[in-house]
Amino acid sequence: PAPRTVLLTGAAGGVGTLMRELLPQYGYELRLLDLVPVDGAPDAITADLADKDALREAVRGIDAIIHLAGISLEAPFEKILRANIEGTYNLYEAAREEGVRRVLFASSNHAVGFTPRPVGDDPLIPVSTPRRPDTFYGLSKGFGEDLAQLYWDLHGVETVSVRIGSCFREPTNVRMLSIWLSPADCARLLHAALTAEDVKHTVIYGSSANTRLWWDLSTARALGYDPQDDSEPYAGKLIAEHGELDPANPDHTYLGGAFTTNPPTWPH
Ligand code: NAI
Ligand code: 15L
Repeated sequence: PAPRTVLLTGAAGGVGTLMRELLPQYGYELRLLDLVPVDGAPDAITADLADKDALREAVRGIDAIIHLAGISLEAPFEKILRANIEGTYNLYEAAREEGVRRVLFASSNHAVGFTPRPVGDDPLIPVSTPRRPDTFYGLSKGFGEDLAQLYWDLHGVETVSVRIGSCFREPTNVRMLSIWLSPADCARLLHAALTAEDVKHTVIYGSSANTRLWWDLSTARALGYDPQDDSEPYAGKLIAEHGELDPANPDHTYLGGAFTTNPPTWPH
């Protein structure tokens, strides 16, 4: 049967807030969890991914998990270790113990951020490209993908790992023209990943059908994802404002853009 009740971790964050708006129309009942209270959702669970008992209770009786919680930018290794590496492990253990069948894991383009971005006729980057994290943050996403593979092979817990590009209401720089995931396409993608049959552990890139796309969406499309948006209408304004990507700009050179030189850091 298709999943109905879904635990959304990181529900107070940027993507979590967008998905709280958009996923209910697909018929899901969301249970929300975050370290901080979720605006307008008094029933949300306030818990740290370090709290194993809270996680076990949070996943009890649900059909699937969308795992967004964690540090979403660069941070000292010890913080990444606790929130993203141990935290994701704790969640998978809870899922295994409670028999949850499927997890959607919010991986990131920064797991492969040091991959040169395609230029000219270069082929689109496949999901099989070797991992080249650009930060401890990106490294933790590679860990999450491997953990997902292990939990499928060893325990039969399914995962779709989504290497999200940039999921915001609008693209705000020229790099994002290539990797933008519109909120509506994000909801379409998560719905496809929740309902596709037999996903085992599947890695996909998460973006809209952008004209300037850098990566191969075929593994996402194979799950039934049919993106409807394209960042191109924003191109004129963004290029007028910031200029075309130029070779001296790391946003031009690598998938991970400025994360390879001067990553934005987690504020807390
Ligand atoms: P965000 O930083 O806005 O939200 C993350 C949420 O996780 C926050 O509400 C925070 O309170 C919560 N959190 C942090 N540590 C926690 C812990 N120890 N226990 C429980 N909750 C904790 O990030 P955003 O942009 O919403 O991203 C969501 C997920 O998607 C993250 O895992 C991020 O790495 C990933 N991602 C996002 C991209 C984007 O374009 N927004 C791109 C690639 C990946
Ligand atoms: C990410 O992984 C971050 O979580 C998000 O805030 C953006 O910086 C995004 O990547 C990006 O590469 O634009």
